[in-house]
Amino acid sequence: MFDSLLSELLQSILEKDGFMLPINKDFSEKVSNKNNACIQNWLWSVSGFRRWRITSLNAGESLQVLNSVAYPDYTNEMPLMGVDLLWFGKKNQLVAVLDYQPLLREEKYLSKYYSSLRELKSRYPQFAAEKDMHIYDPNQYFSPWILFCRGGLNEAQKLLPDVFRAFLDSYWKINQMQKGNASFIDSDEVKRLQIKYDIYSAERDPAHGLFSSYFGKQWSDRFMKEFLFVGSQSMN
Ligand code: BLA
Repeated sequence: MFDSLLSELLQSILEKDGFMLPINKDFSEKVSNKNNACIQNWLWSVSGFRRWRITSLNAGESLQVLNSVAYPDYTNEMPLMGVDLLWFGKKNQLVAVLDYQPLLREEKYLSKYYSSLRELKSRYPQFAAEKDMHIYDPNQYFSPWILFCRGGLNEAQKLLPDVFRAFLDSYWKINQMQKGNASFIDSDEVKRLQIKYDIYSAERDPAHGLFSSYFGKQWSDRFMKEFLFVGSQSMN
């Protein structure tokens, strides 16, 4: 379901002269013996970012996922880019979450980085399901303009591609604008907040059970710590 969005994401990283970094073979591609599922992971080096990870999970009709997080350099206070797209084919259900995940929710930070997301959200009222958030805390590491859709085929095929493109384009623009601009948060604090993000996300991520059922608990524990949320291992 998300192949064209994945290609678009990869293409846009390549246009910014990003290049792929090697990762543990056990993470780059893993096939589930029992459930006919395959997970693929990529790590990119992109100027301005210390880590950009992408995950694609294909469990056929049961579930397809595209997940990505961009972590800016510690000298760059801008929000992280978070995307979590899920398609449950048997039920024709889409869960799509796209956000510029803020390090702070203070007014001055939000007014500096969120005009484009706010505008995008106002154009897509179908992406306003945030009241349905039960696992995560909407006030931590999500913005007031999070794009969140619980929908069906129409939303997945007709709306999501446009939303995704605009969301990505604006994120690159924010990154461009940020260069050479004064910041509110110094790099030690950016580091601390990004690590906190990984610790928080590792605790809450609803995917762990799902990974365990496909690939076993041992692999899933390692995958969470060593690939998805590397900072959660930090002692800070
Ligand atoms: C929800 N994400 C979910 C759910 C699953 C995943 C199974 C629950 C589905 C539901 O609520 O119906 C799955 N998450 C995954 C998978 C990966 C993953 C397979 O990370 C693989 C790497 N989640 C993120 C990021 C964001 C995010 C970066 O990983 C930010 C945009 C958001 N996912 C997010 C939110 C929900 C969700 C807000 C709804 C959960 C809730 O109700 O609080």
